[in-house]
Amino acid sequence: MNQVRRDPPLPEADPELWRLIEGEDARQRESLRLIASENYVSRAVLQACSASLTNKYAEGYPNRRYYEGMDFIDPIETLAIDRAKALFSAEHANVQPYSGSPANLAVLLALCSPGDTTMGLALPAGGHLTHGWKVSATGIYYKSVQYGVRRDDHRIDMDEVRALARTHRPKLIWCGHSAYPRELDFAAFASIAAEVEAHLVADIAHVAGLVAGGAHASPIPHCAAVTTTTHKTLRGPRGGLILSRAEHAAAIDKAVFPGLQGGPHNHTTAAKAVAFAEAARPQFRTYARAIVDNARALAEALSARGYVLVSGGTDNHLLLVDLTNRGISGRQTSGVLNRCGIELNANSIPFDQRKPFDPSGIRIGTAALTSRGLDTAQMSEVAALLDDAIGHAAATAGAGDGGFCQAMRARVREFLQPYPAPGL
Ligand code: DSN
Repeated sequence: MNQVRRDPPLPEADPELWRLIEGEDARQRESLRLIASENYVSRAVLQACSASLTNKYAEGYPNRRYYEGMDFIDPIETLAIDRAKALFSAEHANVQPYSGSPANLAVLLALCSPGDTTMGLALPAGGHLTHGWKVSATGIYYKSVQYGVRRDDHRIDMDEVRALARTHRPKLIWCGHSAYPRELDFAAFASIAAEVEAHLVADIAHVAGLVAGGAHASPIPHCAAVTTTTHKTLRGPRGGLILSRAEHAAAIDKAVFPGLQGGPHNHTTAAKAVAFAEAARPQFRTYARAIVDNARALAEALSARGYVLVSGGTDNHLLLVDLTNRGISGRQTSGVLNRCGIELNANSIPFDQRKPFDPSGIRIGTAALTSRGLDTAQMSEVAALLDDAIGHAAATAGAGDGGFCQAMRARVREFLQPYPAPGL
């Protein structure tokens, strides 16, 4: 009894915090979650995240550690490494990166020297900060050349990539994105990288689950290294992963530790191992395919309602909607939708005339709703919910009437009721 009193469970130990966590659980259960970088993890992944492994330091790598007590930590990390390698058919895996940004920095540290030239997709065209955008360390400590998308079809212009590569002779070329709705041509990137003797690195943070599930081409055969987060379409814990060719293994491991990080987060490593095993199951292939099918079905349903989609549609899990013809900004829309129980983010569109904090578009992803079991038959209702809420946002100039939003929340809750949120 004394022990229980000294070490009570969270609801008792910190009721104020517990109420907030319960609130977030309910919010995730009751919201239509369309943020393209988010998902629901399984109960098994959540359980691993809260394991006692968080108590342990483990600088180094399995069988080469700086601390004692690795009886279970070493096999756990080895399991995660082996599962990651098998899942993606990679020669080497480092499962220690805290997230995607540190993973990208570690690859730069391993394969480049400060001041070297890199190339990446520009942030306003759908790229990621860490692919050399000027405010990121990757754009401050490395000379960054950015490529874009074509004005007419919003696709990456491989002729531009080749011309820039020939002019600037980068040491490393990134291919990958945060907001690009089309499949990447890894082979075309690889041929450009080979021509200028650059390392090709794919950042598949958004599409890792699609790659693992066979719904998107794999960059592994084409790249020196591949980075990813583990928490988006892959449905793992918040974390990072680097896959690479064997020839870069030592440099990448050294860049992660001791180059950038200290002790790995062992509880997260364990949760990654669980997620990699889940992603290796046949059901995950069905899941990955369903994410893409849902995105296509939603794109068609929104197009039929007059919405303008960047690039005209999608090949992956995300859509970018240009709201210019609706007379409302992305930020005004996302704010009203949030009050209606529909969660997505405002997003710049290519050649946006508005500022990044209040851009012209919204980004919509289908990974989380697919995890709840929604399929293409439900996408017309998702489009209807979006259309009604966006129409209301436009009619109220982003103010959003409280009564309307409350009624929408009830409608969203009722719509989601047959599809339980995994893990919660
Ligand atoms: N913040 C992530 C996203 O939403 O795409 C990328 O790091």
